[in-house]
Amino acid sequence: MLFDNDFLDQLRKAKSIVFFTGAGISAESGIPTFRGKDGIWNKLKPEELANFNAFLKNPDMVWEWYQHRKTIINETGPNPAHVAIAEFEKYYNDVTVVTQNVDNLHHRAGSTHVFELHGNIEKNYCIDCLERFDDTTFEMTGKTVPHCDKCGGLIRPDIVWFGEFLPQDVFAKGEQKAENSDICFVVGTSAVVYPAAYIPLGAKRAGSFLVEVNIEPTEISSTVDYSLFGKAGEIMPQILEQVKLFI
Ligand code: BJW
Ligand code: ZN
Repeated sequence: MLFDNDFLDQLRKAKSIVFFTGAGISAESGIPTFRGKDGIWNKLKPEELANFNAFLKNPDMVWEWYQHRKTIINETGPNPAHVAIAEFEKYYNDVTVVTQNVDNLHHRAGSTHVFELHGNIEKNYCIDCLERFDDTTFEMTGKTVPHCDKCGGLIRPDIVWFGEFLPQDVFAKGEQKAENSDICFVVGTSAVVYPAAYIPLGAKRAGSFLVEVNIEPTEISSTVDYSLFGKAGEIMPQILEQVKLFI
């Protein structure tokens, strides 16, 4: 793939890089995206699964759905896009991943500065006393939702559902890193879910060079400085190869 000289110049002189990622970066690991042709929301209604009232109405069904997704995630691993992003840390001192994904694959690839805006599927908490449980605390894999051993409350996945607030400190830190970045890559996201989608927009407003990597144009395509259309698992390693040539 040939890259624009302007982009290569930005990459060469950048000190601080942010990767803002979404479900598309994990598609090549076999984890379905939410929207689009093969997206989860094509078959299942978000309002029946990804909100608190749905959980209260049918906790076992929602719990089982998350256990199913967790099984898919556990059986796969990071793909070349996650790995390339983690490797950027070898070439730049200030690399941050701000992800909407809950699949933990950036951590598993070796990225060390990851802000998870929508939570993490491996973590859980009690809806009543807020006690936190990780997957190894006790049997979490069954089809029925477990109860808190402190207060008996229902345990839910530590994921931000529709209508819920994002973790404020995580959002604020991610936003700040993006606004102070020299380049902000927007990888594999439809950029339609807010407030997460404000992050790349804020980065652009603050002067960061915005680069989109996606298989197709999105809401943010008209705003970015440079679009690279193709699979993240193919494009991100090629960008890393360019970086290696600078050394
Ligand atoms: C590839 C590829 C390959 C594929 N390579 N690319 C302001 C304006 C409008 C609406 C709102 C607003 N503020 C709030 C809202 C409401 C709502 C919202 O944004 N709705 C919009 C959908 C209209 N937001 C909220 O409710 C948020 N909370 C909130 O605002 O709280 C404040 C509040 C409190 C009380 C009352 C009112 C407000 C919370 C949002 C939480 C989002 N949660 C989800 C589900 C989590 C559950 C779960 O995981 O099960 O998070 S939604 C879902 O979308 C998930 C994702 O993180 C998120 C983003 O999706 P993403 O990652 O972009 O995936 P896709 O599928 O959309 O796109 C994939 C992309 O990849 C595509 O572009 C493909 O082309 C591409 N692709 N293969 C490269 N190989
Ligand atoms: Zn409890």
